[in-house]
Amino acid sequence: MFCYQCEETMNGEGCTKNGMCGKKGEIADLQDDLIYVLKSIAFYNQKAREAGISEKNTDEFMLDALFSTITNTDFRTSGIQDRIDRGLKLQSEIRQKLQDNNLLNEKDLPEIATLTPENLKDINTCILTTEDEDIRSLRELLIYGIKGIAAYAHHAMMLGRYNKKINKFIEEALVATTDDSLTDKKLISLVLKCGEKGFDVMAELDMANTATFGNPEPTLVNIGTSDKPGILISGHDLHDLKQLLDQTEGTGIDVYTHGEMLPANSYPEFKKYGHLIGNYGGSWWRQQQEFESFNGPILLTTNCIVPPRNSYIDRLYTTGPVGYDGATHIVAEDGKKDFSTIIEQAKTCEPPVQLEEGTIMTGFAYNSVLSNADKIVNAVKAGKIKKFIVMAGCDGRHKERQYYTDFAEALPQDAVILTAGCAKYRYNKLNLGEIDGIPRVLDAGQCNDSFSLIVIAQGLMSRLGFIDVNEAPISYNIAWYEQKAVLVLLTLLRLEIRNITLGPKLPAFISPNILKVLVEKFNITPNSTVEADMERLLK
Ligand code: SF4
Ligand code: SF3
Repeated sequence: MFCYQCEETMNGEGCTKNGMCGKKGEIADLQDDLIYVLKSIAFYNQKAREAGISEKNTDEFMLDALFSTITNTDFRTSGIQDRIDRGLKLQSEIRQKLQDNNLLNEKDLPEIATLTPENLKDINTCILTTEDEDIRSLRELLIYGIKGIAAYAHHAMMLGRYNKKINKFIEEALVATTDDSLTDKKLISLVLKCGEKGFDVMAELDMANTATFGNPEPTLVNIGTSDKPGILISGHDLHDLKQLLDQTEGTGIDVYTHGEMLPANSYPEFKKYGHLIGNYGGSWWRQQQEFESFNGPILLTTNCIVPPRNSYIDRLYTTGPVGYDGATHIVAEDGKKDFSTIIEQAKTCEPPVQLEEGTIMTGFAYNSVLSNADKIVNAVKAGKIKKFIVMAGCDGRHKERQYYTDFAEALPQDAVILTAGCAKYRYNKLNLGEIDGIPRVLDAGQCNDSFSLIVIAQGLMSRLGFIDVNEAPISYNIAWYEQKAVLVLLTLLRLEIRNITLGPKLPAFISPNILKVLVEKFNITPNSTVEADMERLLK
């Protein structure tokens, strides 16, 4: 096993026996095999796509398979092995179809095309087989970027939105990582193209979400509990939440959001459900304590799942790309998921233990912020808002992330935080106050709603007369953990946003030479101390 795809990788270098996330070596190896299978499918499907004979089910499969390998997603050997088996079958079907249509030149097939179910076990699929550390770095950066793309495209697909161009790029990227003739320059341009596609896919998902559930509105979300039993839903998939709310209506069971599901409370469609009580707990890494005290069933719709305690594994359900041995996995039939087992179990459970009380604010996506743009622009012109700090991204379990709480607290009163993703839990309960009625923490939503932050930044800055966004009073202090955040970062770079501060650690998969390129081109800076970063970011 060798995995260095997330921020919490062992010693900031790579996990080699078992993952710090709890991923066993065996699963990591299987995930490498799966990615290899996807590369082979991509090789053939590119040709099928060119010939107009590629099929939607291949695209769906690719999205789910890539998504399943994101940090804290599918921990099951069976889950990954099943995707490998289905992938190999798909690859051979596509190859057969190409042969039947005389579209395959059997001579000079690259190595990746020679994969068969029989020879997979003899192929070393480990990341480290790419010996040149810079090429490896760029290949993996690209792979992690497309994992992020796949996750967001998967959510959009669940809501009926599907864009072939996104899969076309995924194939291009996968094949590029097998091509030894590609220079680092070419790979860098593909990495930036990945950022461009990141913007497109987040826009696509935003359209899917807002067309289905309406535009998020500023909303005070209850963080207390009721005296009825409840179901807790975590992860990012809003379509699953919709199905759960429909099925629990009138059953006497309450529903609570957790982690990245918090922003769902701000969508008009979800506000219609009186039994959506509010949000329980904080971000993903606190789930062992919070799932235990919740008392009722928990439905995980995507990452991040933490290896569960025995005390609640019988109340833990997974669905979609996420899975864990011992938790019940719910699959869709004809596009519908049957949550009746969860609901029946909830009826036998005690109500949640209340952890806190009060409310937190969310729902500041671009529509609500820009429709109030005048208020914000006036506050800037009056000198009441001097700086916007984008603090989007992920949260994580390491103590050093206290930095983000301290940073938010230390910001001057005339600074406004723009946030999205689970990073917000480091400061969204701090009560940082308001400026002329504008909250000092504007939460746009989930990590994919970083799209919204980009639209907000561009909208506000153009109203303020800035043509170059790098000249505007906006700074970036981004926290990353997993591969969706890698995609968001690539998107910001593609938009030529410079001077991003990144932490709490730089990615282990960025080699010193590639880091040098990123620093020269974009002036990416690792975070350091609150004081030093504050000085630089407030300049
Ligand atoms: Fe290690 Fe992160 Fe990979 Fe898990 S996802 S094995 S913690 S690098
Ligand atoms: Fe969080 Fe896992 Fe990245 Fe969607 S839930 S942001 S870490």
